[in-house]
Amino acid sequence: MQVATSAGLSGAGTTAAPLAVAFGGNGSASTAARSDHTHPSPPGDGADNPATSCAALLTARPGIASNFYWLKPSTAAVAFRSYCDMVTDGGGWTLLWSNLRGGRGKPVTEIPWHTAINTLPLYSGTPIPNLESFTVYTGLSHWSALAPGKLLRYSWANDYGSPVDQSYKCTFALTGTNYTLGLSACSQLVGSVVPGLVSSHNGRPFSTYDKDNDSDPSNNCAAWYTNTPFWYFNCWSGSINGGGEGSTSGHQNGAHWSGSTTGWGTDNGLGAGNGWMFVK
Ligand SMILES: [Ca+2]
Repeated sequence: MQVATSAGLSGAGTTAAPLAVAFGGNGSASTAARSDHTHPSPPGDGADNPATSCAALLTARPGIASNFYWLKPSTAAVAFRSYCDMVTDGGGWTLLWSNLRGGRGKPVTEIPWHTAINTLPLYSGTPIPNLESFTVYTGLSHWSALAPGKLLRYSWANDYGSPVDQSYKCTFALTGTNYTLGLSACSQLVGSVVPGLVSSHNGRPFSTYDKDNDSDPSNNCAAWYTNTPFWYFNCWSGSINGGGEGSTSGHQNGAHWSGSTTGWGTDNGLGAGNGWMFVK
């Protein structure tokens, strides 16, 4: 049986019909016929036909709705699901990192360097098309491949149920072995407050609790904020992690837009709110 199957598969011009015959008689003929890839999922709808990015997916399927889709950039060995914002600022945005006001169990908490760089999307909460229902973190080694337009957007709301108060996009690059953040050609999409990501963290290398690249010679910033990674200096203004998991630093747990105040989010871009980082 194995010899016959091998011969059938290797023959030039083999079609689904003889393949089904080769597997016939053991009850698996219909299964073989269905797995011959003549009817793949629409791009992005299944692991068998992933898109390389949300931007590429929108090009392939214009007008497609915002949702979770299957992606597989060149940097990933397997396909995974990410949320695609197909509406804001022309659509095609892949959500890579988010944090929510007062949330617990963030996917970035306690992750070491090798995870922070290499992981496929890690989720906490319920990954449904409601950006207030989950948080996500995607390893930095995948960001550039998911951003054919080399664009990064950070959007922020001061509380659940509130519209986005501030949003900013820039051309970005992550360079060198420390994934140093480079932002240029920025523009404000919503609000009027420049994010600390640009004013304070541009040009900073990435740090994790086990790889201290921050500019504070006497402290490990990542360790101070419950082992959360970021492009720390000494230590942050507008970190998406805020005070980390337990707020023991005095800063609340949530995404900060600008500054490092200890309060909850307000509509002037201060305090701990909800934040989302996308690339396109
Ligand atoms: Ca340090």
